[in-house]
Amino acid sequence: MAETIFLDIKEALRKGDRVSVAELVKKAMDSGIEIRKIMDEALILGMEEIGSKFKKNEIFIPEVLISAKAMHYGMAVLEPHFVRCGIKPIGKVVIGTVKGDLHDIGKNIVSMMMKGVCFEVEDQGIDVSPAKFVDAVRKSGADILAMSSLLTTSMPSMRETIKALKSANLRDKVKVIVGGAPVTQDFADSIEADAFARDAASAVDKAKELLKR
Ligand code: B1M
Repeated sequence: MAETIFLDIKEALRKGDRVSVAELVKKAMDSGIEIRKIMDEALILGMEEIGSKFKKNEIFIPEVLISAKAMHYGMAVLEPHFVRCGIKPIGKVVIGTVKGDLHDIGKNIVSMMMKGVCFEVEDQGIDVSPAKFVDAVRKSGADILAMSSLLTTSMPSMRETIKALKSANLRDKVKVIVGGAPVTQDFADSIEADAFARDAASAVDKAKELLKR
């Protein structure tokens, strides 16, 4: 049952059929399939398959964009079911995709899962400059700054943001987590981030750990 719906979701994603993606995700939920499974094995895997086609030049930016939009529709169905919190958040997170980078699917998943464990999340969106991150951290008094990068060319902006936090005397007030496909632990260490997370679930674990330090 799950396998069939997951294949259908992936096919609808590939076609960029956002209405079907949303309907099928709802159908999967209604049939009792675990939300995390729908996310990991249908939506994320589906997007990865689109990524490999993109890499092999079998599909191009317009198709990828349409699929990305359909992915958002699927995630929007899941999101309310991730979040079941009381009034008091466990901590505050400022999140965004760094300057020069427009990829937001992974960042949105991290954001959704952070909300799911009751962090208050301020999402700064995409193409976020170091100055904008600093401003958001200052104004929100965030415990954690979470930066996402999907491009090797935008990774240096993470370093710039950490430098900007230092210049603004905020570096010791906020913990920094970095992630995204090209980001590594070595890179995180080299820019003096507090943590690196390979995927959204580890980002949540690292964020909880950092709160205790
Ligand atoms: Co682009 N793109 N893209 N793209 N795109 C990649 C990233 C690429 C790997 C494709 C490829 O060539 N194989 C490549 C980057 C190469 C590199 O630098 N290493 C690439 C390129 C080159 C580009 C352009 C330059 C293409 C061009 O114009 N010639 C251009 C750049 C635009 C820009 O940003 N300035 C571009 C544009 C686009 C679209 C706009 C068409 C679209 C983005 C739409 C959107 O996001 N709204 C797009 C997409 C969709 C992709 C691929 C196909 C899929 C990315 C994705 O959403 N994956 C991608 C190929 C691929 O990844 N295989 C590709 C699914 C998502 C769930 O995974 O984002 O990795 P991901 O998130 C994961 C983890 O990385 C992690 O958790 C998530 C899941 O658990 N994670 C974090 C992410 N952020 C985290 C933060 C954390 C912790 C974990 O802590 C804070």
